[in-house]
Amino acid sequence: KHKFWETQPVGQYKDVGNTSLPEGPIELPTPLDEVKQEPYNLPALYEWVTCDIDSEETCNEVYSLLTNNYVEDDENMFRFNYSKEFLRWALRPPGYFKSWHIGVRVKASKKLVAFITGVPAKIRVRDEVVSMAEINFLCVHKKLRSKRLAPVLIKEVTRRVHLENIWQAAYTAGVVLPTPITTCQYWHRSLNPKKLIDVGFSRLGARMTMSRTIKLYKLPDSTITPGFRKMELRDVPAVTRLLRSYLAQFAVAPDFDENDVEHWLLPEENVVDSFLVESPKTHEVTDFCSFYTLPSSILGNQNYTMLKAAYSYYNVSTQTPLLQLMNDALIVAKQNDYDVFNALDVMHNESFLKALKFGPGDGQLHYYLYNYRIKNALKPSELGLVLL
Ligand code: MYA
Ligand code: JJ1
Repeated sequence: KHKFWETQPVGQYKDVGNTSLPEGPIELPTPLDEVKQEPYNLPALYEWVTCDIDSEETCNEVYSLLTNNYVEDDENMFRFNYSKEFLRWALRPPGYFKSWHIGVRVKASKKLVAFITGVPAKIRVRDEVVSMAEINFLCVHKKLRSKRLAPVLIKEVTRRVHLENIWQAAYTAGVVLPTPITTCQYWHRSLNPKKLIDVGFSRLGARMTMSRTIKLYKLPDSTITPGFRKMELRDVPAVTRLLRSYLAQFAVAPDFDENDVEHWLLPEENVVDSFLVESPKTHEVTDFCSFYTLPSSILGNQNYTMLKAAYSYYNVSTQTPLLQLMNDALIVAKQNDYDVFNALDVMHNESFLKALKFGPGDGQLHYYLYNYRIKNALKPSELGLVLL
């Protein structure tokens, strides 16, 4: 059934529930000189390129490939529209490898028709911190689908990751593959219900009018928590300590150092936003919340072209109840003109979703590890990892 995935070192369906298989790497690393030195073969009309995402021209080409061909919802009404600034941020974390930003071009025209990326990350799985690649932005142009190009892209990124002596990876997908470590549900909190309904993102509930719906989702004009403010560069050490101690409780979570926190969590306009609570008394950083900006193109609507969505990222509460912290996150998202605030049921998110009027979406997100076996699937609440 999965002609490609059956050949890969991933948890296989036949092994689900086999408790005699140990947790950890499925295959051992091979000596680096035994890693294939040449790229995999592509169909004759195409060629491999390493994408220089610093180049304005290349970044524009990647942006338009993804804008026109990346992930859509199941009814093809919306398509993710990652911004160029976002792509640069997502692809250049501390220690990134340019060789992991891989494109496929048509030889004759040089048109970019496929893409896949990796970035390095330290991911803790239970008690082990593992060097991994986070794989994202796998995309094949709509006109080249179902030609088995995706397995070639995956094998090529795997080869280039191996050349850096890294043997594990983490990735997410909307499709079911062998085999998820967990399956998460998307939840959505309307901030601009009228627009969401107009574009078909949500529907008027039973026995609801537009004006009752608008009232239901109303939020205060300003945040409630004393000491709630935007994160700044000087907060990196305190936020790193807070986040590290919080993430320690999850079975799978990133192992962030200060450089990672500066990159992944320091606010960058229209890319990532982070807020914290600084105790007015002790000036300690006690709580933290963050979200990233990922708009979606609205396909074929007369009145609107773009949906502005915030995605919950990492949140930590020690003094402020998580419910109140996330309500403040909703308030700042509303102030900044987001239409919807999205979250997965990971970490402690279940504790605020229903109370803050999030509703379940029609999408799920499956999480996977490459070459690392987990004995039993996790609950979403045991997962401390958010991929972009
Ligand atoms: S997830 C986002 C994926 N992108 C999209 O959904 C965008 C829109 N769709 C497309 O561009 C294409 O449909 C794609 C497939 C490119 C997805 N992950 O070429 P094909 C398997 C993994 O004929 P196409 C993200 O970016 C499929 O099961 N495998 O199909 C994370 C089948 O294999 P098998 C997938 O539709 C990516 C084979 O591909 C996915 O033309 C993580 C068919 O190939 C998917 N999302 O192209 C990648 N979709 O027969 C894995 C389909 O066995 C990383 N397939 O079922 C693994 C770790 C690598 C590094 C390891 C380092 C150590
Ligand atoms: O956004 C998603 N669904 C929306 C829109 C559905 C449009 C019709 N299919 C949705 N809306 C309901 C909102 C409503 C608001 C009031 C309260 C009740 C709920 O459900 C879904 C997620 O739910 N998104 C997708 O399907 C996009 C793809 C998701 C898989 C992502 C793959 C990730 C790539 C890996 O890097």
